[in-house]
Amino acid sequence: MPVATRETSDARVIAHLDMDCFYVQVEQRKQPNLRGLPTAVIQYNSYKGGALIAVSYEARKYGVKRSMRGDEAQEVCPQIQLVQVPVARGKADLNTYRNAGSEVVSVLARKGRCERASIDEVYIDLTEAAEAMLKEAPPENLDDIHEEVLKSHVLGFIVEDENDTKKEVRKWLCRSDADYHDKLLACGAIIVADLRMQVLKETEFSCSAGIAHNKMLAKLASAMNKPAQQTIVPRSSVKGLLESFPIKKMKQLGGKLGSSLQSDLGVNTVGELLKFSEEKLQQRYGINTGTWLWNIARGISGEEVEGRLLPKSHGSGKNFPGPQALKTISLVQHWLNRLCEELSERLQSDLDQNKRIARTLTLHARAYKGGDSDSHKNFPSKSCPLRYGTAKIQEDAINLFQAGLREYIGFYNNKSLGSQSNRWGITSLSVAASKMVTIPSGTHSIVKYFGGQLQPSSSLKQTPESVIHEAAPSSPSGGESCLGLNSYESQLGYPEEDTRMKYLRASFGQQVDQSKGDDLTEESSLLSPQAIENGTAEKEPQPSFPVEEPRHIHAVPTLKTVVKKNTAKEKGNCSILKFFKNHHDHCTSVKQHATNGQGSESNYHSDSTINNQVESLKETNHEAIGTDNGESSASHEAGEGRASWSYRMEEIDPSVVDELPPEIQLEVRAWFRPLKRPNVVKRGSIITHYFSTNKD
Ligand code: TTP
Repeated sequence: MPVATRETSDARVIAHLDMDCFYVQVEQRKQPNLRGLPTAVIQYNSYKGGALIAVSYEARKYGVKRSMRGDEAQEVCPQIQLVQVPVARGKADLNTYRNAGSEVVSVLARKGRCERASIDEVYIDLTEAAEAMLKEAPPENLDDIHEEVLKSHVLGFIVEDENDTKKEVRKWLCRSDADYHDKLLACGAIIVADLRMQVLKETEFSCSAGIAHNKMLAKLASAMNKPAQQTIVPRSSVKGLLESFPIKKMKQLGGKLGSSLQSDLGVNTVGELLKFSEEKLQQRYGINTGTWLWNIARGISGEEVEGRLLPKSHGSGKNFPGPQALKTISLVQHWLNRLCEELSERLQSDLDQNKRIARTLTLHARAYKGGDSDSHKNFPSKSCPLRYGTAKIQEDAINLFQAGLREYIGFYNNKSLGSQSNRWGITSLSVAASKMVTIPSGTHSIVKYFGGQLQPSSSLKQTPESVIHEAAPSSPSGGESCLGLNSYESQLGYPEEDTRMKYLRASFGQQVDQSKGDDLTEESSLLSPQAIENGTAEKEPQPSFPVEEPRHIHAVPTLKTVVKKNTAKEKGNCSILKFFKNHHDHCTSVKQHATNGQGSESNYHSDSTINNQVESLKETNHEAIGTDNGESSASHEAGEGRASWSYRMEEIDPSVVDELPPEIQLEVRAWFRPLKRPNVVKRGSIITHYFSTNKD
């Protein structure tokens, strides 16, 4: 449900920039010979010439539409150039388009706070830039205003002489008697035209823009005059704009709420909402949504430009229409594996490039059951904490799917899945990684580290009990989720540290609400942060699911904040945390020592019997880098108050490294790579802090 946000000021300058026929432009940049020709980008499947997903403006003139298939487009426009979307893993590979979108954002971000709203849309807050321009170089003082600015459309401004539109627009922009709001918008229009030209110059992509006092109006305006044009929304024009604007076309009103406004209140345009008092709307739709509706009827929206250049989430999905529907678990697994591979790759590159990790994995699907492929019922979306590593994501995704399927088909007998009497088909499948957080750099304490970042690298095994209902509607193939920008995932809306600590406690089986004194059980340690932050520690009732024993986080005992109680059995030698825990009495910081200096690089690689010593902090903090001669492991020295031990790298199951937080993984892996060591084991580095007692 939409929530009203108070406007901080009604004199903001917000622009919404939307690329023109984006995928086509990207393909035309790759193949410049296609420029100016009617062109369309088609999906990878070849049925009836493939589905059109982007259509150039030249092709639109011939009546080519996105809803058509390639064959149909060729009928209405025989000379149309059809370009197939790149394919990887049997599905569309949108990386080229995502990267092209990033190029655009990086140009825009130089001028103001940007929010990447989708693969080809950006909001930018130009308030400061416009205010500065108004002070220093107001439009009326400019000798020369670029042609691109003069081509602006000003909503509600009636041009008297159609032949001299540019001159008229110039007059509007330079009115000395204009009110402050319009003057700011005039400055905004000059800045936006300049940005659009800059984008064109640097990326070769054209875009259109809306310039208004808030995001909602800017977005409406950017679509009004395309391609390569811009539209200004002065305050005086808002009423006229919204009067006839179809309610269902308004952002957030395309679904049930919009339908209810139509059927229950008889409201078909935004303007018609003006008939209803705020109280009336609140009575009908609740306080928040009621106020939001009352506001949008008046063009009021306080939503801020979020200052986000990166996507909120990553998603990978695929449709399986008609006969392609997946009807067996093994087929689902096959495709989930591919989707998870792609997701994992993107998560890894996000981590490498942006130092961000995702905390939640969600599976969406669309399905039918009983053999009736027309009767689509909602397949429940499922989420769980995200563990890094392709194999883990794949494993968790299939578990999520199984949990969803059991719920969907309404019974829990594993053996009956897929039987004739309970036939089902999956027509769409997607996995998404959300709750992206930037990893702390440098010397963050372990408490902070675990507080915010535990999930992705934790050794939590995703069992059905860890599966959390996903409140968001299932839209595996829809809009932004396909584009890697899932709008359904809201941003974290809580004070970071609080939630980190809550999650930390929950993750280690501590109380979430200590005042109530009810310790969380081990199962509660598998809760998603979403459930914890909402206080809805919801668990799946799945009585007969063959429950695998969850692996448990073994807290580093030197941390004051960690495990209050851990009654569960330990499973195997699976966690590096456990490994270290076993030695905690003697070990409070991690160091690596050369036990002899004779090793060579090749020696280092060929014989991974590096002694890693864990020493007391009482000891010197010197660091030595070197190789090992294969000396036996687990020596324990007690001399001179020195407590240290060593172990062979070969004795550590390499898979446990995957269980560490990503940046610590890098560090641990670097132990195997002597040349990179100097960068990673230095005083104050993450790993040192990780095991240190005297950190706060
Ligand atoms: P849009 O911005 O909706 O459209 P567009 O950029 O192609 O054209 P316009 O000039 O009218 O804005 O979508 C951006 C890109 O997203 C589009 O080029 C292709 C892709 N896309 C899909 O793959 N499937 C879809 O259903 C839609 C709507 C877009």
